[in-house]
Amino acid sequence: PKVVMLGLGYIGLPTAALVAQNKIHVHGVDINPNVVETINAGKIHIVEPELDEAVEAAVREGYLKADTTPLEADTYLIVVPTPFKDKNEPDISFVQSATEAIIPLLKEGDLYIIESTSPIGTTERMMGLIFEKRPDLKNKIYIAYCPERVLPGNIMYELVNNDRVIGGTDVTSTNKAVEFYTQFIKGKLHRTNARTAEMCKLVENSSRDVQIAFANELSLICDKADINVWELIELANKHPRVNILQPGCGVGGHCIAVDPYFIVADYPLESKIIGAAREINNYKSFWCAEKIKSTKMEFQLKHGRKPSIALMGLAFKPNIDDLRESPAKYIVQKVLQNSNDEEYFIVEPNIEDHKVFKLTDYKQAAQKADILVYLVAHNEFMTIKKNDKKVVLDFCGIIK
Ligand code: SAJ
Repeated sequence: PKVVMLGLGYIGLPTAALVAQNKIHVHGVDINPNVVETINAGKIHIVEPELDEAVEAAVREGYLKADTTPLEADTYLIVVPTPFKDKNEPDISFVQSATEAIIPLLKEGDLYIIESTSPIGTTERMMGLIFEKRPDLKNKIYIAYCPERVLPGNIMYELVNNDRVIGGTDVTSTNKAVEFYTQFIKGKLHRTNARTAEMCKLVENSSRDVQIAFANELSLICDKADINVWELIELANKHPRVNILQPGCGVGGHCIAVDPYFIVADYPLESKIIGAAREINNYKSFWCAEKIKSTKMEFQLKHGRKPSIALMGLAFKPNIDDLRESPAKYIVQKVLQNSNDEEYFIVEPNIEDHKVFKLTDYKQAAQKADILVYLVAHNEFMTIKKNDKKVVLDFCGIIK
């Protein structure tokens, strides 16, 4: 193979398929043998539009093969997860073990690229590790960091068309990595150094987190001040230089709710806004759960009976089926824990069956429940007719 892709998850597999589409032989590596087997059968283990056809064709034409161990190649891409160790410490052990697996295979002229979201300095650390074990390769291989920035749900398009930031450990490494990505990326390729590229990825997601925190903070203030936050934001955004994002029931997913901690963990004294944004966005989910509780009690006092409650949405954002780090799921769990024999309808139109939650059709739930709680702004919910007899908690701007 020409390219070894270490990690065949949400980013690694689409990238492997894209490279293979360009008739470059890719050897994909994953520690999970089930994943390897699925891919070699031309199938996929994740939900992503257009990925199934791309993988099927790449495997059928012989450009993509998966395995649990790497082979010798010219280019190695590290696309493995970087989770948390304890709550706030990034864990780069997968990056490290993937790197260790390929060190014996490296030869003069090879290109080594990390794409995994990583704390600042990770690329230099991995370079140190490589040269410690292979001093013969000093100044003889190319090392770079190039973060992905694709939006789940639109990966196959964004992978090709988004601009990329590419930072080598030296200028020749940067140039070599740019040469590699030029083969299959249409977006602009921006050159920098490895540390800046690492920080750039973290900053992109932190910036979005901070902006959402601002909107969530406004929603808390507006709730007390008796102002409609959706109307307020719409009006403020009429200013030519103001662009406030939308409040919601918290921030989820495995990127925006995670990456800012990579900065906070290393620079706790300096990253005040970044840390506060995380707290505000987490607090917003807690606040929503409390609001449901108090609304429930008010209903009971007023009507002398327990209300039935529809919890609308489980996914971490609109129109997807992904529940990872989902604030809506957290809120539903919290509400069910505090339950006092009320009747609940749990709704997630993008999932047919769930192992833990018994799901109800959204129309039925909206019709039957006394209290409607909108957690995620799924398109389906926009079609539900307003009914003045129902109590509505709109955390995501369905009725505004
Ligand atoms: N959200 C709000 N209000 C908004 C926008 C979003 O509450 O106005 C919430 C969503 O409901 C969700 C969370 O924020 O819970 C994150 O959703 P998202 O659509 O902003 O982002 P992700 O996590 O799907 O993907 C992000 C993207 N990063 C940026 O937009 C800066 C994507 O480009 C990255 O590639 C991805 O993270 C990643 O892998 O890092």
